Amino acid sequence: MITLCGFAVSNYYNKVKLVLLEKNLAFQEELVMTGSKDEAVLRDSPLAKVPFIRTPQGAVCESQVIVEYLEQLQPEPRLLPADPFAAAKVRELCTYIELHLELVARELYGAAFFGRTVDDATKERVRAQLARNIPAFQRLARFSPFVAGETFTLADCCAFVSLPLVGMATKTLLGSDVLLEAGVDWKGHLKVMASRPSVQRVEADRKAAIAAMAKKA
Ligand SMILES: N[C@@H](CCC(=O)N[C@@H](CS)C(=O)NCC(=O)O)C(=O)O
Repeated sequence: MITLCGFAVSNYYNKVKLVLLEKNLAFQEELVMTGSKDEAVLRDSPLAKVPFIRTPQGAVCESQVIVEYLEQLQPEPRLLPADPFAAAKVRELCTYIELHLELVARELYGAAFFGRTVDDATKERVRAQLARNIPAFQRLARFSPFVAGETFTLADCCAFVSLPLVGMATKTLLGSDVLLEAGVDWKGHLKVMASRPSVQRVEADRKAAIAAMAKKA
């Protein structure tokens, strides 16, 4: 059986969990926090990032690598089109979301969600990069109603866990939700996603984990 390691507040963890649930794959969860010095964790995720998975053959880290592995392991239901070009277009969207939106806005997350501070130069750099990257993403994304078109794909899994964070972080620190402002209706996409049992489970677990963290703090 697959073991998903990480914690339910992590967006990348939830992307993998969503795919496991969508594909009806049996899995168990193991709580692993970031920055572990545990040799068993470093062997499986050398940068001590989460998520990573343990399989009977060994461990795999990096969420996009993991979901691609799951797609090959359990092709149905398909989260990547069978046609190679169409599949490449979905992968392109995943990369745009994670590399050009999420990773850029991530510089604000410490201040937006964890009470840290961020300097004005960083805020302005993030604002400028997103101002360039969001219109580029809009040239590729369809949202009709799914990110890549009429079918639910891996791009929706990426969007579901990342776009709300980009929106909320920029609203808090840059004064406006730069996605909504540009016309990327991530809230509408969330509504489309909300009817899926996989999404309901991920959201319930995420909220429970946030409540547990707050209680501990
Ligand atoms: N590219 C990695 C990113 C994973 C990642 O950054 N996870 C966060 C938690 S949401 C983390 O482990 N942060 C700690 C760190 O960057 O050292 C993936 O897709 O799995």
